[in-house]
Amino acid sequence: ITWTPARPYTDIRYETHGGIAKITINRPEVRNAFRPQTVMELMDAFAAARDDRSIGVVILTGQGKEAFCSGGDQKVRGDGGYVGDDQIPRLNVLDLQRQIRTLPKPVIAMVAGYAIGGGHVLHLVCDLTIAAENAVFGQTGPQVGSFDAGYGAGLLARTVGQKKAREIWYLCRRYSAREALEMGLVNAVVPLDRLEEETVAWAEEILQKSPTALRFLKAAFNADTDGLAGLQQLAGDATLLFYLTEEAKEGRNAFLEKRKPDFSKFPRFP
Ligand code: 2NE
Repeated sequence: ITWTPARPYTDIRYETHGGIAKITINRPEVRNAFRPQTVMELMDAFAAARDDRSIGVVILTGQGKEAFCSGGDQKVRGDGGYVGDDQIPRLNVLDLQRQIRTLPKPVIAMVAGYAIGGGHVLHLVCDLTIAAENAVFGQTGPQVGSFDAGYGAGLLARTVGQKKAREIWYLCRRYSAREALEMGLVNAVVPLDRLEEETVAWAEEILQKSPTALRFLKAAFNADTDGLAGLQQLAGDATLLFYLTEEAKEGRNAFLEKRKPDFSKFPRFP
């Protein structure tokens, strides 16, 4: 698979292949832990993938076979969050989680090695996860003095069930790819040397499907778990579709032409 570098970054790579954008956390020396700069670059890359009409699926992964992501970089963890050059303590990965959720295109986590701590939550918020046989999953928060009580807890419980989610957080154990598959935490487990090939095959299958249908389904799955914010996403997609209709255009045109709108010709469906 030939990937074309599309944007320059320091902590990540952004590459494309056909309708697929691949975003790679590129800090293998710290098992792809993220610092504020990493997260800022990830948010910029996801925004680019969202805006690019030629992109239909995004793959999120980590450089190398040792780790997908090991969570927040503990070496730059200050007192109120993770600290970058600007000395501002941040937990900006939470913004990134929401961005992945609301991106109106499927996002696939491609996991080799560790998906741990905040890195585990990143794969969790992706639509699908394809794991290599060497993948290891788990949370470490209560061990390192941290926790993610947002998606990290609530969405995990929705995904694997309340008992299992509590076990994962309370005991901080590690789980193999097979165990993750059994608990519904990942979609498939494949040999490490076939990970990218298989993930791209899943992405290409998705690319054959209706983008609008996929967009609404993603919003619907989110609405089920995200309360009013989830409903807002679904509602925004409905507005997008409505704007494309002659009925909505009649309202806009009437305003611009300073006349009364005439909606009489539009059907009232049962
Ligand atoms: C990931 C894991 C299990 C890998 O173990 P192993 O044995 O394969 O590698 P090793 O030797 O532990 O790590 C290799 C290098 O990467 C650094 C290590 O310190 C080491 O570098 P040196 O010390 O040799 O220079 N490294 C690994 N993970 C790092 C990290 N997260 N931050 C900074 N450096 C890291 C093992 O390394 C591990 O358990 N890592 C820590 C996982 C963890 O606890 N992450 C933070 C959870 S909290 C969080 O992510 C979070 C949150 O809870 C809420 C909001 C935002 C973030």
